[in-house]
Amino acid sequence: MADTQVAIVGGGPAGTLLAHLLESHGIESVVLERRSRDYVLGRIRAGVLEQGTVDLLAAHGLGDRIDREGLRHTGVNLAAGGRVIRIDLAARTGKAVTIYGQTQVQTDLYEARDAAGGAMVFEAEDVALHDLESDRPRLTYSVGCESTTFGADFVAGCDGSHGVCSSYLPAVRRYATDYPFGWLGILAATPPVCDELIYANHPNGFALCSMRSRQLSRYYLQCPMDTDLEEWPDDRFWDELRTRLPATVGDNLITGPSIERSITPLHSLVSEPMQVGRLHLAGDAAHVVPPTGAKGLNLAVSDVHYLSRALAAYYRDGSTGLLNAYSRTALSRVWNAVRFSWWMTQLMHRFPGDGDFGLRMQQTELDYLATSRAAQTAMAENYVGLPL
Ligand code: RFL
Ligand code: PHB
Repeated sequence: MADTQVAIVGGGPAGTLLAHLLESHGIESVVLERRSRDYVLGRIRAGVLEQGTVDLLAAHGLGDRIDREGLRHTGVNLAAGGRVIRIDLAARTGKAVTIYGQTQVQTDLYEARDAAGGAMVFEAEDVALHDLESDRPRLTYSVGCESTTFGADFVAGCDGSHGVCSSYLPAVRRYATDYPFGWLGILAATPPVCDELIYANHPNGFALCSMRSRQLSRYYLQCPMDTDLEEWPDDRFWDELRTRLPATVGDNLITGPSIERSITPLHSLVSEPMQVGRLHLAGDAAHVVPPTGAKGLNLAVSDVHYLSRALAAYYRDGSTGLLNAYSRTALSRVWNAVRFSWWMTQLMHRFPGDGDFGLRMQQTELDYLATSRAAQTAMAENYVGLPL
């Protein structure tokens, strides 16, 4: 393999969008992805794009399908104690979110890489980084029995929360917390129960009604960490979901066979700093948030926006100011999203061992959100995404 300017480890949204943004600045890159293309495209994950994410994708030629197929939501709902509090995102912020699945984002990105003839290596195993403190790092990897070495000016670690790149940051400090539950999620080819998302707080635990399209629903239930999927046949899932929703919503639930089921643990994690020498981390490789605030994919997008801008400045005139400031710039947005995701998780879930005091705090906060325009604005501006 010939040397390249930027070697990108990980071909998820962070890695492939970075390759695409670099290309628009005339910077060459190679993406190394451990899995097959179909495997990456088959992972059902995020569904909510912030307005800034949609604008950025559109500004780089990736907006057409989002325009046609994305669902623009101007509000989001919090349900608790039988009532539904609608947060009017458009009225409070002038912005909205767009429902458009990560699978669709990834498809658009792979198609854009194909059209540009961008180098992507799938099923790249044993990726290792060398000489990161020099000005010519090298990477090694293998596909099947064939091993390859190549050099790059920079390495972007976009290999997610189970990747290898973060282990190359020796002096990194990790701030982390685990939540004592997970989310049991299903995808079903049924019309969504509501035109907008509903986050529900119920004595049995949290529930979320989301969607991918007008014919495809995505629902989640808070579940204990040791939950066995086998013990949750579809009927049990639907019954429990109906129980956790206000009757006015649950009565309209249209059920059907699930087409995907999964359990996701919930964590918050931030690695600080996000760079060492010529290695820069982006996306889940550097930070993980619980999905409650719908922030993970959006943070991956903002990281690579900052990183591509910094690399573009370097290749334009040799300036290193933005590159040196990358970690600081990205982290200030990351910490805000970590705080918001933690806050929404605290507000909407049942925490084992939380007594009456915890419940009254949640009820009081929800009452405040129901009645205070200031509280609604604070939630809305975080949900639609803080400015880049
Ligand atoms: P990814 O998507 O994990 O991609 C990393 C890629 O790196 C590859 N890889 C390696 N490649 C080469 N060598 C190695 N050693 C490698 N190790 C790993 C992996 O195979 C993979 O392809 O990270 P990236 O690109 O940073 O993107 C982050 C997002 O995927 C993630 O934050 C979101 O999915 C989180 N998320 C949500 N985010 C939102 O913004 N809105 C949402 O509504 C939302 N909902 C969710 C979510 C995540 C969920 N799960 C399953 C964790 C809902 C769920 C249930
Ligand atoms: C989803 O549709 O998968 C989804 C939506 C909102 C969230 C998390 C996940 O907060």
